[in-house]
Amino acid sequence: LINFAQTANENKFCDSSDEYGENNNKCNVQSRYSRNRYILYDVNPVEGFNLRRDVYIRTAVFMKNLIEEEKEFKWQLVLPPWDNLYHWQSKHIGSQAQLPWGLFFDVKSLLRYIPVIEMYQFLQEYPSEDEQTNLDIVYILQNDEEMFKTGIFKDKNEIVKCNDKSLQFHKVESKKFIGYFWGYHNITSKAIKCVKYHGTVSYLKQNLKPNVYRSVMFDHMEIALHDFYGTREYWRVRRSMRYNSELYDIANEFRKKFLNSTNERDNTNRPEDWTKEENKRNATGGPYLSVHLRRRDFLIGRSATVPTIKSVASQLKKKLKELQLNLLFVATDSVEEFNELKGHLSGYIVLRFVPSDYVLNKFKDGGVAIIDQIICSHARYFMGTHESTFTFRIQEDREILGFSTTTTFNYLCKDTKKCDSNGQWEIVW
Ligand code: GFB
Repeated sequence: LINFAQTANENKFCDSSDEYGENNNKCNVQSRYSRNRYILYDVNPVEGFNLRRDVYIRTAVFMKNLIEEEKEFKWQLVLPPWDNLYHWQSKHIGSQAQLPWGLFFDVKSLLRYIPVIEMYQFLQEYPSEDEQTNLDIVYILQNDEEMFKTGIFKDKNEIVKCNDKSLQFHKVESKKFIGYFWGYHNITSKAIKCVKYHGTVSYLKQNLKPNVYRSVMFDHMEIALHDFYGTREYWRVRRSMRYNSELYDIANEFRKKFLNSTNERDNTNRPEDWTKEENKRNATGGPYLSVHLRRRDFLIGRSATVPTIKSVASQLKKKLKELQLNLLFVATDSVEEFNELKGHLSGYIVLRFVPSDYVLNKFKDGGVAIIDQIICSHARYFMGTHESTFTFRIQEDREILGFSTTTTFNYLCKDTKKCDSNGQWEIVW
């Protein structure tokens, strides 16, 4: 009966009043029938895949604490679909829009940390009207430019007037705003509020008002910082982010076929369930050196630390000799420079992963990038690109697999002094 009442009354949940939905405190009493509360978020469109994975970690820790503190409600995090990321430029492989998390990650593993649902599931279970899903509120987080000018940073969570004409949300009628919403035309919001925000993610709790709102979206979630970076909770979420098992299968087949590398031989076996993993540092890795060679926009944006291909070749040669290896695996975003590098490394076997049409069509650029990361993470020794979040995620995977840190936190560099300052983010169990 309660379930029935819940469905019948859900659409009447909350009322928002003025232009941006402020003074939004009038709630229908019948809302108490439903305990379901949904948190949604999106990230600045220009941000890449691997920073977005970090934003998920912040949000997941936030959710975990919320679930423990606010037991009255049933909280769920709606996984923001991966939508046409700037770096995903492969053509002729169909759409790279609105991709579900399950394509890249093992959602069962995510669920062992917090309750998550894919967007398509949310759209099915959240009450809609005329096939339109109207969220209760969107908070658009914005940096406080004044703090960046003065250099004085203080926690801030302040509702401000949305007077930025470039905002992608527009009112179409009372209690209905349209916006990009991950490319879904059937999602709107009853209210939009702009928030000048500076602080860690837990500070967002005060915006949730679960007695008022049932679905709350945060736009520009990357603005909210980690409560604590690199803690045990950080690593628990990170460990829950296992990849889609087919991506491991593809990477493992490549390792076995071309790199003489298997989990049994390399001491990189893991339990099926990440919560059963234990602290270890005995992984040896396959008999190859792996490198993440980040080029393209890094050649401009990070020119102070990105070396020439000739210098990369000489750094790698030196390391291969030292490790007495003749196999090199290269993950890179530049096929041209891979070929150039190969030209400098005669006498060595230099490989990269080239996806089949099936793999590229099914898993897209994001899946191919993960396969590259898996292969890099299983090497005897890894060298990354300074300040690339793509490299950071490989280093984390190696920490989880149990490699010694000396084989992981190494960088290609133009000027070694600058690259040494990157730090070692060791796993915490
Ligand atoms: O992941 P990401 O944010 O790392 O962006 P950075 C790089 C993207 O380029 C990846 C592709 O998500 C991939 O799509 N890519 C890079 C690669 N390296 C490889 C590789 O080795 N193999 C494959 N298959 N794909 C940030 C950017 O990049 O750097 C920001 O996200 C900005 O937009 C900043 O440009 C400077 O942290 O390396």
